[in-house]
Amino acid sequence: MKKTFLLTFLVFSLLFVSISFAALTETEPNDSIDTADFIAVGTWMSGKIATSSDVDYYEFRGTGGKLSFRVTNTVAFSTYGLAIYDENGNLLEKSENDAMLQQIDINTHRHKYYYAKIYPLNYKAIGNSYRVIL
Ligand SMILES: [Ca+2]
Repeated sequence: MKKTFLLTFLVFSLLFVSISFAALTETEPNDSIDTADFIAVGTWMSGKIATSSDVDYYEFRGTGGKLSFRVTNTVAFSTYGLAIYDENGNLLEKSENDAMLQQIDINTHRHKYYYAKIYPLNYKAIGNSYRVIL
């Protein structure tokens, strides 16, 4: 009886751990503001630039405070550009450093929507995955 309980507990613990660490992944098509993937504050998602013309948009909601949007590579030397737009499609800021991590800090308005665009900066970025963190 005790063993069964312990085994059940272990199985549920493992299930919980695997669910907690399950990555949220982008869903194509997401090549425009209208088809952007929603990302919640405090989460990360993974995506992939499939071709040289592929771009990925993420949508997030302003909190009234400062938010940091980051994109990081998963493969050495692949670099991604990051651009942030407001809900009218106006470019607010972009980051194109030759670095594994790009970060833009945005002072957000509460209830307004913002969009982050990820695009490849070099050939290493094409066909490889990246992660975005908000
Ligand atoms: Ca895309």
